[in-house]
Amino acid sequence: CVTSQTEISTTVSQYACQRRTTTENNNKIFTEAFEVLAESYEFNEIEGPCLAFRRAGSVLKSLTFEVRSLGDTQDLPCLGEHTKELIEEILRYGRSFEVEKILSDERYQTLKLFTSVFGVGPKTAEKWYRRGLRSFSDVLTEPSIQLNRMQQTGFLHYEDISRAVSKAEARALGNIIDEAVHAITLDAVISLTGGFRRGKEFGHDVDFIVTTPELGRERSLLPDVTDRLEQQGILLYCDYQASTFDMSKLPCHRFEAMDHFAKCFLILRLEASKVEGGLNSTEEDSRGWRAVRVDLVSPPMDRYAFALLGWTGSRQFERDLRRFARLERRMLLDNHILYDKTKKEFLAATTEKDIFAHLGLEYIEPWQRNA
Ligand code: 8DG
Ligand code: MN
Ligand code: MN
Repeated sequence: CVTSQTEISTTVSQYACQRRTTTENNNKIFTEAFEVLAESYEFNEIEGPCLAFRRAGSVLKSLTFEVRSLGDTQDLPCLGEHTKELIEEILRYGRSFEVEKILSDERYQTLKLFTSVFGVGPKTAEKWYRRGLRSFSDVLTEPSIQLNRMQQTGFLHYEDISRAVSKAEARALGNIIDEAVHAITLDAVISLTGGFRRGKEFGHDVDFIVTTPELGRERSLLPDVTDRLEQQGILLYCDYQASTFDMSKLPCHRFEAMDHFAKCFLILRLEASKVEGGLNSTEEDSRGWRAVRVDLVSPPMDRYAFALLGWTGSRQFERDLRRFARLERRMLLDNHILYDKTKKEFLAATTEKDIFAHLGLEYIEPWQRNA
């Protein structure tokens, strides 16, 4: 029998950029299980299945209904054998034994713990694990380990940085950055991006685009901003990467995870008094401040729309935008440009809507990009 749910699911696209995904996830029980598997594959550098589980999770996140039987998933894209087995297991037992086995695995637990430190990626975590280290105190008391400045800061502010950033905290940081950029140049432009632009209640950091309409001026903006934050005594850590952006070297045909704009990865000291309703802390915190991760990126104004689209995420949404552009339109999309390989020309855009229109995609609002 054809249910209304099946009718809805026949219209689900394999591309996240053709789905509307809000922060409301009706299938958490499945998507959280998929994420554990994806992570476990990631730790073992098995890329295919890792991506497959992320894609499957993303499809389930977009559903406006809760999956209650395997039949509910029959017309959905991106669900393979393994994912269906997992769904079936969870439907039957309310949990997955495969997932539980991973969660109790020592290697998984240790890599998960180590990569939760700011500045520690899967490679470093793996190295430490192979040396027999299993806990933070193992790492911190091992004489042969030299932590870099990022990792030292990561351990120093571990508790604060691990605690989620609230919307109120993101707003307070927005005020601080807004004040700083406008003190430097009156025509500064600042936009909230990343997860908070997608309407998330909590984030692991706060992401902003800051720039100025004066082309070229953006190159010195971030150093000026961080100098000012330093003078204010709220700059706890700053990893500044100068712009390597060069329009004449584009389009770039090989895949690059990072863009070439000037950016900085910061840790700021946020005073409780600046946050409406106070800091997001569980127990009474006598310090009256917390450390927070903030990312700033500064593209030239004529690249603004591409940077905004790229930094708004989610990562899965971005991946599928690029994949859609390449496979369905013979176009190259990244944080800098949209290039039509057939016409051999760059497509101009001043807004995100322009980019969706060039791609022949219906516009998806930021809060619908939580793929
Ligand atoms: P969260 O912080 O709330 O946990 O989620 P998020 O805001 O979606 O994640 P994010 O890690 O802050 O990344 C936001 C977007 O920025 C994401 O779509 C990827 C994008 N991004 C780039 N380039 C770079 C880069 O060089 N570093 C980082 N960290 N993110 C980048 O496009
Ligand atoms: Mn973020
Ligand atoms: Mn970020």
